[in-house]
Amino acid sequence: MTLILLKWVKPGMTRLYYDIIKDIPDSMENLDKSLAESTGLNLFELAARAAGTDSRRLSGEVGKYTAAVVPITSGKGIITGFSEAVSAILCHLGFAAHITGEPDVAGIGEVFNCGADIFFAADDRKFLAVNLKNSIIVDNSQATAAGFVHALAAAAEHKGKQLKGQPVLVIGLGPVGSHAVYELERLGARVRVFDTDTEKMNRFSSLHGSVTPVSSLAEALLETDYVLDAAPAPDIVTGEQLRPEMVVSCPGVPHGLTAEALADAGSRFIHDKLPLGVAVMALRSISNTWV
Ligand code: 2YC
Repeated sequence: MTLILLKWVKPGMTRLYYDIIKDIPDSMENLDKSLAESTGLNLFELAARAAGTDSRRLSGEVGKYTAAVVPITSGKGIITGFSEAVSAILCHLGFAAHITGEPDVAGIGEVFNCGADIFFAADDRKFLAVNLKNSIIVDNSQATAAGFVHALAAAAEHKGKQLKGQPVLVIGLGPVGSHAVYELERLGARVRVFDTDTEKMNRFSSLHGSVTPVSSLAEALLETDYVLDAAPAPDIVTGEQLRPEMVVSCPGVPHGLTAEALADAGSRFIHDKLPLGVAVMALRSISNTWV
């Protein structure tokens, strides 16, 4: 009898690696500046907006919380620099954050023994923040989607416009892209979706009657000024396609701009590999108002 092991691979999850996250701890101030140029908000303020809470109230609260990051060795194992990046992001927000001495279950034991309020842990398929005090659990995909959707909305407002009633193109219907559709609909945007998997795109659109599937990405880029690039694909938006009035909010890793488009984009391009998603996870986990 031949035993055929079918490897169950979840599409759409981009696995980070050391080279693209190693600079995160030293780049938090620059990230605040670039986000403020693009959206008028720094990381804390933007994450608070995505968490549905007032940043002034929250900024007085975060110092009261201790957070722990638990390295997880399962699957493809620990990513060098990952826990360090998450901890640095949390410290930048004002949390007392540390990495547990042990990974996995022993690390979770440490979380309870040291009385931490929140812990963060990621295996190959899920990245969660767990608040032990209020039992709020926040998923990175949902938090990342909300963070980059609100970055797009804040960028529109920063230009004196608003996302409500505007067409917004979501590229990529993986975990982040599909949550982004939900967040955009909550903000009243007119959502267009594109995925290279036509079957998936049409199935998604039939389930979400309010979104419009587009057959050609090039055509959609000609007509839509607001883009949420949640595809793990490089070079899908050229310099020519990045029109002057466009704003691209990009949780996708790698991002989709060609080198030419990137050089031209300036503050109209919002992107990072981890911070905004982690910041929204953290602030949502302490925002009892968030449901
Ligand atoms: O170092 C560790 O604890 C590793 N187990 C972390 C694995 C993270 C795998 N996930 C990713 O690289 C990203 C996440 C940031 C969200 C989606 N993919």
